[in-house]
Amino acid sequence: MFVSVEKLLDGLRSIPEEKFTCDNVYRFLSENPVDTDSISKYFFWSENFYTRNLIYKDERFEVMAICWEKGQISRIHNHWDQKCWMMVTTGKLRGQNFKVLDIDEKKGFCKLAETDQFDLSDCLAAKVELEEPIHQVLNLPEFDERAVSLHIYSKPYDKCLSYCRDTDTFKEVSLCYTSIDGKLCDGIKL
Ligand code: CSS
Ligand code: FE2
Repeated sequence: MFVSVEKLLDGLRSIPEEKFTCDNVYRFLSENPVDTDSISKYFFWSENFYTRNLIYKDERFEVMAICWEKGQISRIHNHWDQKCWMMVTTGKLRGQNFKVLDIDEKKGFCKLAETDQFDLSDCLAAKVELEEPIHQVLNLPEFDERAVSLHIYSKPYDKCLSYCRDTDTFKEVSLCYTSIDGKLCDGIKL
């Protein structure tokens, strides 16, 4: 029932451009839970930040393993209009979605409110809703274990908007990889 990440990549590459839709890739991911052993060589752990480990990238999509120590959380962010799917192969993660109550783009002002939340584990597939793209992912302290999630982004992107609820502001931030192809990137200190 579980497939290797190589098999998953073969399957993703064989989906034609016009079929690379939110629903189709979601269905494909649901039918192909990934075997953790096949991605463990991409795992890097840091006490300071969740790690972003690139497994595969082409013009159309990128696949990465994200490693979350206990209690680590993402920023509240969007995906810069890119489609996103994920599955949690180890541990458990909470997803929290947000809606925009008020925004002034010129001033970098944005007031958010929580909407739905969901928990992911056991290779259950999920997609970021394009209609409500602002979200946060949390490895809650009470889950009390490390987590690993596999993410597919289409197209690949290297920046996003990050939102701060204390100040009701948002700004563009750059994203970087911790490792590529199982090798730590230059300048990264875990
Ligand atoms: N999108 C975040 C992970 S939470 S979905 C990232 O790529 O760092
Ligand atoms: Fe995200």
